[in-house]
Amino acid sequence: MKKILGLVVSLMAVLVLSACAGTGGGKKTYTYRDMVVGFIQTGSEGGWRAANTASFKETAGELGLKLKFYDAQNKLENQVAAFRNFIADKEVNVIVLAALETTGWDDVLKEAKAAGKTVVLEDRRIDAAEDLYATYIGSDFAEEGRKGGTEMCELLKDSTGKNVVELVGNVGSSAAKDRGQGFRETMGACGITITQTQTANWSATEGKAVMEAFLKQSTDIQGVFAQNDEMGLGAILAIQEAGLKPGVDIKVLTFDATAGAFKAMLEGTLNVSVECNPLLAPQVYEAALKALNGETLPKWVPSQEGVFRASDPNLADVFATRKY
Ligand code: GYE
Repeated sequence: MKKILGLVVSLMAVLVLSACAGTGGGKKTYTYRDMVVGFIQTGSEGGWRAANTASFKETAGELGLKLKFYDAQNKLENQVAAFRNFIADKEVNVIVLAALETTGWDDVLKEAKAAGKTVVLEDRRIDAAEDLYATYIGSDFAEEGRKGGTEMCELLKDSTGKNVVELVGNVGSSAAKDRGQGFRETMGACGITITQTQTANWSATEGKAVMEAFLKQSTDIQGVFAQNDEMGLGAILAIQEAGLKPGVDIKVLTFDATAGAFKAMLEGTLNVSVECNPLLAPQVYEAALKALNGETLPKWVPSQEGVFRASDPNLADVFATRKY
């Protein structure tokens, strides 16, 4: 009886020890295969967004993690509802958010924290306490805006007129706010004035309509500051239909540097596109895995980005290497 008892006790000891060994003293080490990501996208408003979505879907497949993808159709209330659904979803251990607007996130972030979910922000920053999310991976939109102001000054250096009209992204988003603020920080260097400004919600159709309205208001316009490629491409059509030459009579500056922008620069209707990198998934998933394994991360990992100009002699070669 004593022998059997001894045997059972040592057997149990072996079992417990091996269980502990697997988990490094009780703490689980996560791998990508343990990650179930609830991804809340803004919508599908253009080339940049399509590349961003594809980056997350493709990389999830490559890494073997489970992705639950939600398209909020550009409605903030849809994003908040989806966030709560992912908090309630026992399977989900990571929530990734591309926020439509900078405000309105404190409550759901506190609920996610209480539920032990790891939250990573991608693409767009928000105004919330930093301890409510693991990290933000996205562009320095204010710096992009500053670059844009400097580029427009260069484009208008031989022009007596410095009147610029602004096509704004969706109101309330960090991309729209910060690009607008950054551009205004550097436009003063050459005396640029923003004479008309209006949102066109990142869309080519609205960009065209708003530019038509701007031209009806006044043709004393020397530059277009379009906060993304789509709105700029729409403005180019409106300028052409008004019998003017885009890129010549009116200089055009955009942001993203998607394929559509490269084609327009090679045609000479677009002058400059400030790059904004949509291929963020590998960095985001890596950060989420580190956070799941208890690593403390820097609160912001800014993307590395450039500027592309129609005047760049090797533009066609560069275009051939682009992924989006
Ligand atoms: O510039 C625009 C998209 O958040 C950086 O959103 C992104 C912006 C991008 O709709 O094309």
